Parts: sequence; C-alpha cells; structure tokens
Amino acid sequence: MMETIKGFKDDFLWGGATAANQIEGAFDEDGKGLSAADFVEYIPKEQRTKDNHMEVTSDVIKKALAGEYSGRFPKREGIDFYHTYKEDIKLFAEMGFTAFRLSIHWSRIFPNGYDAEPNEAGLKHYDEVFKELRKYNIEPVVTLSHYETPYGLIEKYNGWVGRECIEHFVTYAETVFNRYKGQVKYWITFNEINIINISPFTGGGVLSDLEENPEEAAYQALHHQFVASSLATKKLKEIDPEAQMGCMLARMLSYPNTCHPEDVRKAQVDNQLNLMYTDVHARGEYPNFFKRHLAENNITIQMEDGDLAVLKQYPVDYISFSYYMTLLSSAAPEGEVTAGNLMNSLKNPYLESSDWGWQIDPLGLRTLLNDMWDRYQKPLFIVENGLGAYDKVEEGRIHDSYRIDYLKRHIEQMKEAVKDGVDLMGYLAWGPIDLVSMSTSEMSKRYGFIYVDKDDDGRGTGERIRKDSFDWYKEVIATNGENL
Ligand code: BGP
Repeated sequence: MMETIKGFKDDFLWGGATAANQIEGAFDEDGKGLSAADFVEYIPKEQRTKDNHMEVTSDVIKKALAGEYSGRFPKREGIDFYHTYKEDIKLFAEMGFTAFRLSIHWSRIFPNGYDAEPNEAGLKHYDEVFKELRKYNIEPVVTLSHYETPYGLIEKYNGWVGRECIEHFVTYAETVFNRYKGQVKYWITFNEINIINISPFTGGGVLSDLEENPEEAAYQALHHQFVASSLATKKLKEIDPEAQMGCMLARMLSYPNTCHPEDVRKAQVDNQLNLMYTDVHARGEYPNFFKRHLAENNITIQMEDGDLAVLKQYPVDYISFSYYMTLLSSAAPEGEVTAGNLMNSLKNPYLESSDWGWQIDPLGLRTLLNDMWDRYQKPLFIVENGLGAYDKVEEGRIHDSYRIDYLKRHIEQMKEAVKDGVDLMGYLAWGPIDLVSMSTSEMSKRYGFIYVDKDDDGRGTGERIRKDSFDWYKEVIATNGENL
C-alpha cells in the first residue's frame, strides 16, 4: 500500500500577517519619511467603491501636503504597534505563533528612498522587533515593500515608473539583508505584486494622472519591480545563502460563469493574467500568452540589456500569496456584478459574501493550491487569509464564531491540499490583531484574534481584548492543525 500524506509537516509555520503602514502608526517618528501608504486614506470617500479604493491623484497629494485635510496628516496611526510591539508579540506568543509576517517600512530606513545613508533609528527599531520575536522563537517573515513606496521616489520619478527605483530598492534590500543577517530567514520583495495593475499608486507609487498611457506606465513600473526583485534575490544569496526569497501574489482564482466554451476560455485568460506575476518570479521569464496580450493592447515595456537574463538567473525560492475570495469570469457579462472584490466579478450564486462583498470559498483554496503546486513545483506559503467583519464587544467579550467558522473551513481545505501532495510551508492569518484596513483605511473592518479598542476616527483606549477566536487558534496551533 503506498504511503499517503497524513497532515501538516512538523515544522509547518503557524501565525499571522501584518503590514507596517496598517499597524505601526508613528508616521513621522525617529526620522521616518512619508510613503505612498500615508496618502491612500485621503481619497475622497465618494470616490471609493465598497472595497476597492480608487487611485490617489496629484491633487490629493497636493492637498494632503498643504494640510487641507482635517486632522493630523497623515491620520494613519495604525494601532501604535511601533510602541506596543512587545505587548502584542507577547499575545502572539501566547497563541503559540511560530511565524509572524511584518513589513519593514522602507521610508524608516531610507526616509526619501534615495538617501545616501540609511536612518540608524529606523534600523534600530527593527533590531528590537526581531529581538522580541526571537525571545519567543517566532520566525519573522519580512516584506520589503508592502505598498510602502517612499514619497521621495514618487516626487522624483513618479514612483516605479522611474527605472532609478531599481537601484534604490536594491540598496535598501542590501542594507537590511546585511543588518538582519541570521535574524530573518524568510524574505518577500513586494506585497501582492499584481495590485500595481489594479491600483498603480498603491502597488508602485505611480500617479496615473501624470502619465500619457497609465496602463503602459503600470506595466513599465511592474517590469522595474520584477528586475529589482531578482537583483535583490541575487544580493540575498551573496549575503545570507541560508535565507530564502519569496514573491507574493493576490491570488484571485476565477471560475467560468457558465459551461459555455467562451466563458471557460475567459476564465482561463483571467487566471493566466493573474498567474503571470508568479510565472515571471518563479520561472524567470515572461510567458508567451502575456507577450501576446501586451502586443494586442499596444503596450511596450522598455527593457535594458541584461534585464531578462537577471530574471532568469535569480528566480524566487518559494511562492507566497494572499487568498480571500474567488471570482466569476464571463465572456459576455450580464447579471449582478458584485461590488465586493477588486475585479468586479459577477456574483457567484453558490457562495456567501462577507459584509464587504468578498465571496467566501474555502474549497477554492484547495483547488488553487493544487493548481499552483502543479504549475510551479516550488514550496507554497499562505501569507494572508482571513475574514474582515464588524465585531461587537459584549460585556468585555467578542464572540466571533463567524471568524472561527471562516478560518476553520479554509484550514480544512488547506489540509486536504497538503494530503493531495502540495508542499505548503505555512499559514499566516491576515491581521492577527485588529489593524487599519488597506481598502477602507478604517478600523471597523476587523480581522483580528485580538480586538483593539480604536474606532474609525482614531478614538478609543487602544486596549487589547482577546476574542473567542484567540483561544480557538491557540488550540489549532498547539495540535498542528488537528483540532479545528
Ligand atoms: C490585501 C493586503 C493586505 C490587507 C488585505 C485585507 O490585499 O495585502 O494589506 O489589507 O488585503 O484587505 P482590506 O484591509 O482591504 O480588508
């Protein structure tokens, strides 16, 4: 009888994921410069769709810098993790985390992005954070840029449209690889690298209103990020061969709206265009279907000699991704379009949605894990998954059974995928502690196992309260995913 896989491997990484701009606050402390993320919350509410915020434009930048918005600029105080990290990491350790994803705020290290010297106070801060994690044997999983392009690079080059960003990013990467050598084993270059083609400002600090051809500018910026990611991987291998480099995709699995061959083909195209990003990162070359897509849309990417060779020579070691929803693809869209996701997918009648319209699909996770493993045969890592919800405090408790149900159903399917043979490194729940939502810039879309007493206007005591899901997740980790 052939041996079959029974469950998660013993060194499976369990924990949670965050981003500096959504958790730290201290937006201008210890020499930090402004970053793209500091402007996102000033997009006028009427311009926002339910969850997919519209782009920042130059006039929003001007008004923000001129202090024309009410209250402190920028408002983004996160949950003050910059000062509370010791207490919060202690709570993560109480749940038994073996890994914790965070981003280094690039503009803490190079305030303008192009500074000749790094900011020692910024480097020191993350020394302290990594030291605290090490105290509890929690592996840091570190994102170099989580939508956090320094504002100086936006002002000087219009963000990643400028090829100069490659060199500045590699200098930043080299600085932190040297500083934290031996402390960080898992690195990620760009968070959800595909978002740059949905939201160029968020993904790459690109002000589309300054560009003749915004779509082409976004693909040009993306190319610069691909090259920068490969050059950073090259540096990492030189500085710390033990460390591993990962890429990170917002994986949006698309289903055909009907069994009509045209809908099936449309779903294939949508999935190919989503996986193109990990194709480049993991296989080291642009796939032909993408070259055809660019040609048919009259998009030209300017490349320099050596770019393609660098991509080929320095692919990533592992593939990480976020998973929240699945979409429907239709060659002839009719029927209700759900406002609830970045791609304005049609509503799937077989799926429930979150309060923000994200279509909840646990089985989709097993499906896409099998697809990605078959496609790449590289270790996979779920570095974001979770349910944003309106939580209520009732006599000092938060009974978030809906969140436990969501996570339980996703972890069940993840386990099935592992039994199917998928090489899965770990599972990091997004927002293990309530933090600022990326798309709404509000606190009320809560994800945490830990409640933070802070409302959308920044009012509250900041008190941390364990939700019911806190003890549930602690048991999941203690039993390596057995007791759900
Ligand atoms: C992903 C981002 C995270 C986080 C998550 C939840 O796209 O990588 O930063 O924000 O989405 O989204 P939201 O915060 O909009 O609910």
